[in-house]
Amino acid sequence: MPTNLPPEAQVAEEKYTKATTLPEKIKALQEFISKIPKHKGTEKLLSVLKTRLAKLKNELENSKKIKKSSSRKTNIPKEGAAQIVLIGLTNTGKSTLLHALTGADAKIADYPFTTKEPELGMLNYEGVPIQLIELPAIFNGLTNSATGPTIISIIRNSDAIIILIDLSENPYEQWNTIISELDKNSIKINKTPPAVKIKKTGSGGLNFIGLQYFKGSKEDLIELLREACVHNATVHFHDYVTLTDFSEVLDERVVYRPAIIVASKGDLEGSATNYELLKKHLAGVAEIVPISVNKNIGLELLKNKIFTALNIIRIYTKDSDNEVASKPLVLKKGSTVRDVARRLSVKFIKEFKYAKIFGPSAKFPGEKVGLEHELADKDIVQIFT
Ligand SMILES: Nc1nc2c(ncn2[C@@H]2O[C@H](COP(=O)(O)OP(=O)(O)OP(=O)(O)O)[C@@H](O)[C@H]2O)c(=O)[nH]1
Ligand SMILES: [Mg+2]
Repeated sequence: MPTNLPPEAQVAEEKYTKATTLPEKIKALQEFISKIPKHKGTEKLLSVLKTRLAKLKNELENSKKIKKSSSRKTNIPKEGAAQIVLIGLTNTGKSTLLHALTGADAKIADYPFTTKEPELGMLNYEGVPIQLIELPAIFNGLTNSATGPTIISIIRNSDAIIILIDLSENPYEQWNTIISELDKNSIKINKTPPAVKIKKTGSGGLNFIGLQYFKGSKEDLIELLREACVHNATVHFHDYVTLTDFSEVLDERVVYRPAIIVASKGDLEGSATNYELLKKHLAGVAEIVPISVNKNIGLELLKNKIFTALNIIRIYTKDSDNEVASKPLVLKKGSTVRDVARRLSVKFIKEFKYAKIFGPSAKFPGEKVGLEHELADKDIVQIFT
């Protein structure tokens, strides 16, 4: 440990060393981490401590799970092509937006914390059903509140997050509160997962592939792995990865989710100023979709952004009578003709001759392609066997 830590960090460290129970240790370690100044010289120490913290939290979580293995179910069954949660502070217009997008009847009122349970709705985007869930409002300290674990668990389980910021209130406070609660729960938004895969092996020690992409020393890397009790593994770097990124990968609690930032109530006084402030604050971090449900502004654009964030494509099949299906197959971006064939029946793969493509991925209507042809949104595919 570096000796140049400030006195309050040294006190915190001692407290951490003396802690005995798991919750005590976690609290003390969090305190210790918060007291360490953040700069190049402490980067490595911080990442080692954060990994240790993640491990302790994991242990605590597991012990809780064992204690109440029959605890209440917190996740909401997924329906449609994806599940998206709508979060924000109270009165930001979540129920209003849910109603506008899906027709769901959530209670709308100008007093705080109107929505007490998750409210469900289904958005139909050009034939693709997308499940939207309004969650009870986020507030400072949500994580440690009675309802926190349920709300957080639903957010973690979702496919994407819509964050509502009310433009008639201070946008920084809202943003900071939400991000802090997400951070506490290792939910990272709009971040590409670090380009490294760790494959644990039974024996053989540690093997590194693409180590030139790691922006740190091999010793630090090995230390982090040892801290996380990874002794036998193949670690494959595909692109540049920092030490902090790497400690994030070792933290099994971390989840990465796409997020859409929606600025609501654009019709109210002061909203233009707050919008500019928010835009400046989030420059380079996230794009913002400004809306006003009252004036019906921005909702079509928002639906479009929701669809784009999900990274899915719609494929319409054409049968042997040249009938185009009215409902699309929903597939991941990057899917090929093989994925379509697999969805339809194994017979289409076994007896596949070629497919004809009509739509954006075809060079010309009716282009003949093979199983590996990559499809685009709104393609029409006809398979010949
Ligand atoms: N002017 C204006 N008011 C809006 C808009 N959207 C929502 N509101 C008002 O804001 C208030 C709160 O709306 P809700 O939709 O209940 O907000 P919420 O985020 O669901 O609130 P909680 O469930 O209590 O957390 C209501 O009085 C709405 O009429 C809008 O676009 N413009
Ligand atoms: Mg509500």
